Amino acid sequence: GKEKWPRGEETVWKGAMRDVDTDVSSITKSFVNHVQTSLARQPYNLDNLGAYQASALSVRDNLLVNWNETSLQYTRKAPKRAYYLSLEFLMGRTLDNALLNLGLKDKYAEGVEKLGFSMEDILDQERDAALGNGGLGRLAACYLDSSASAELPVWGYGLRYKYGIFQQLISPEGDQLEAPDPWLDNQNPWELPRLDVAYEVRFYGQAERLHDGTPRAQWTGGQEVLAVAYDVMIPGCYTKTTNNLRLWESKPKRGFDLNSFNAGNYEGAVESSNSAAAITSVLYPNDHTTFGKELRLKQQYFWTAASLADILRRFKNIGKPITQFPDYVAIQLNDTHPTLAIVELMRILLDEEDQPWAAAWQIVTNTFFYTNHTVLPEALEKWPVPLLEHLLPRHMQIIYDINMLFLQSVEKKFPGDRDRLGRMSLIEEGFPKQVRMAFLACIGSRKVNGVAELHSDLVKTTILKDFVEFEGISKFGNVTNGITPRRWLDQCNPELSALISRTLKVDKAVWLKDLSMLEKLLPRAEDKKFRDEWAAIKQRNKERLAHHVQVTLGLTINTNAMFDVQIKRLHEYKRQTLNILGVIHRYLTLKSMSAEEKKKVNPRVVFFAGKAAPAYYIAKLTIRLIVNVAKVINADPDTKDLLSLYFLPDYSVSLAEVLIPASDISQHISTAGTEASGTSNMKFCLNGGLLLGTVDGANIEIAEEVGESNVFFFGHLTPAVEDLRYQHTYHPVPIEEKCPALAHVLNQVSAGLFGDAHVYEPLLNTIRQGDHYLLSDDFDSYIAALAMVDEAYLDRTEWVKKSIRTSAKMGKFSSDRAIMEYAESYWNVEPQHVA
Ligand code: NBX
Repeated sequence: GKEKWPRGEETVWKGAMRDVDTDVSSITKSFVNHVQTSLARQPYNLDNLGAYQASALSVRDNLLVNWNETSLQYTRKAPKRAYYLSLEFLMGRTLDNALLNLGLKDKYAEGVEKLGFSMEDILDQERDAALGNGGLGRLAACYLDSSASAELPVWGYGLRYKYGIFQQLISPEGDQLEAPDPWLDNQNPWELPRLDVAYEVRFYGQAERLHDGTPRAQWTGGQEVLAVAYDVMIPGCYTKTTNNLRLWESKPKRGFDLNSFNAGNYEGAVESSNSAAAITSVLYPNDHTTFGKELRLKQQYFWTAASLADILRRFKNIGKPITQFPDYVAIQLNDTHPTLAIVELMRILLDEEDQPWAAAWQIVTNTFFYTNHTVLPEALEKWPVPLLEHLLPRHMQIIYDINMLFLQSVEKKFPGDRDRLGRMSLIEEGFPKQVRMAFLACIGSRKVNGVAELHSDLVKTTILKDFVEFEGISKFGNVTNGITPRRWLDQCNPELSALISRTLKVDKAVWLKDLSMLEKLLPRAEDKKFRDEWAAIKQRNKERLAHHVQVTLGLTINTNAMFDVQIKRLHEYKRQTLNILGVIHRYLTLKSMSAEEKKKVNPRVVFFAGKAAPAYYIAKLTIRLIVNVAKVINADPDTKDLLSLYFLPDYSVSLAEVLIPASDISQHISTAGTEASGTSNMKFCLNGGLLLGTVDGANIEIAEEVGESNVFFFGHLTPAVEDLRYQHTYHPVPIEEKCPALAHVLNQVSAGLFGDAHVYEPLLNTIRQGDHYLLSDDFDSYIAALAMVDEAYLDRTEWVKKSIRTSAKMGKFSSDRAIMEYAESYWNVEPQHVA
């Protein structure tokens, strides 16, 4: 129906409203306007940073127009919405992505050029938003891009860390040093502080059951802090839909405690304000380990409580009864980090909404969805009961109640099976007792999924096996991860994107949103002209990377070599150690070759990048070994034209955008069954890089799509792993006997070929003793696979064909496909077109 204009004259309002820019002159006008007013600067001394800020503010104005219209539409139509709760959003830079999604990049480039700037230089001024560790955080960012692009009403909720993932420095000795990442120091034009959107969050205190015939309790006392919203605009690709990522910042409820202040306790007064601010001060830099730190638990509760309060308030504005909550709200839990949301919603429903237990549990278990990202036992979150009892006394009561009722129902289905009850209890016995968060997330959710076929099968047959038997298989599914082709092709590889558009004879607006169209490139693998263009673009991307390394690190890279890349967090299960030992093996082999033999060898440049958790000793030693091997190899005149090695410091989304398009081959070589999915594997293949990997995670599905003849697989398969580990423990065979080639490499390191003879022993010993990640079992087939890569690269025509075929078959791995699976098969959320 026709709405009444709130105040004043509608025509005056509407006539004065900003619209999205469409022409170069309105863009330059807006740019100059921001220079004059928002930045209060003179055109005469405007530098690139100032030009970036003016561009960003002007692009932000455009985004806000769309963002407002999208919000209005959602409020008016009140469709079911989904919320993606993630402690990490690894967004990277925003300006380029926003310009491309708005379809305004060319016009802005023209505009800033007229004002005397270059778009490339401006884009390069932006700092990454690095509020994440790795794949899990980057996946969340890709899913936001795809949600907005598919016009889905999906919001993200996270924390506004003052410091993102640490900056990595490498000392001359090869040690990783960590420096803080004060990413907000230069002002962040992409966020809107919402000082009016704030919630109080309680910690500690007392919980008392009411014993009035209801399950209610009262939670009082303790510490209260304030959660304040900061909104980040998420533009869809070629659509008005612009969604929201809401990040919470903690601050003290009152500036500081006046009573203590007046009593002369200045320090105590300031301390209470400091401890509130501390909650969102820093991203925890550990992946795949849990540390049981109280501040981390505080972060988790602070964030889930604020997000739920916000979601509930929005739901209440619709005016529906609380029992209909799951008809309007779906909440996706990105790993177990937000599991407390399940308990918090129970608390609100019981204690504040006065719902009976069964009704409350019904609402909760129809609202939440849980995605698991790992089956590594050491990575499964557990929280000590005493810590929970202290910090969140009411929540601990509710967890006990959930557990009691749950175990009663298990007992009913499997009478007398005490073992099973012990295995399935939310509380793990021990000193202290611990709450198993994955089990809580599982029983509190409507559905549970893994992130690739193999991984989802492992979830069902290992860590949640008992739960499959109890709850039925249909609750457990798979959504294979995906990546956004906007950032990971169009943005990072503009030349390839342009070639694809020319070849398909469609605007990129079409194929970027229907990535399976890439299949139409397949026949072009037989077209020499197309192959030459394809190969020339790869070559230019290699030169772009070399230029970047030259400028940032002062190193000169041989762009006639094959570029071999492994970039990811440092972890034993990802086996960067296997790669560096393989490099050493290649080096020793080259050293033993005659000049004649060397002529047949193709030069290779090996790149590593990735951060190690600051307390992960073995991972840091691996970095040190890589750096020191690089020193020796790169300086050896016998071999340096044929093999060189670089560890690029401070891996980031932006660095990935330069590395990935330049890769000929990339390595994804985890011990079978340990890498849940991997997502950079998809990015490399989309950009025409070939894959060298184990039969693990999404590598398997990539091979299914592109055909086994186009990937290089090696190593033992998942079913063999358990048995091999058993052999290592109970029937160990000396490495000299089992794998002489590997033994030789290890001995050379031990002998000090790369300096520091003793330093690497703890790292080498992980292989010599126990070898949990099976390097000695896979080394020979790894070396054989590397040789196959070399051989394949000699036939460059065939290689380029493989490259084209690989890229052409990557449609499945668009995050658009993945997000539609979540929307349709999990959340029941539908696109909302904003006209
Ligand atoms: O999630 C990663 C998996 O290792 C990848 O296989 C997968 O592709 C990706 C997306 O599904 N997991 C990951 O990145 N985990 C973390 O970063 C992490 C961070 C904090 C933490 C535990 C894990 N406490």
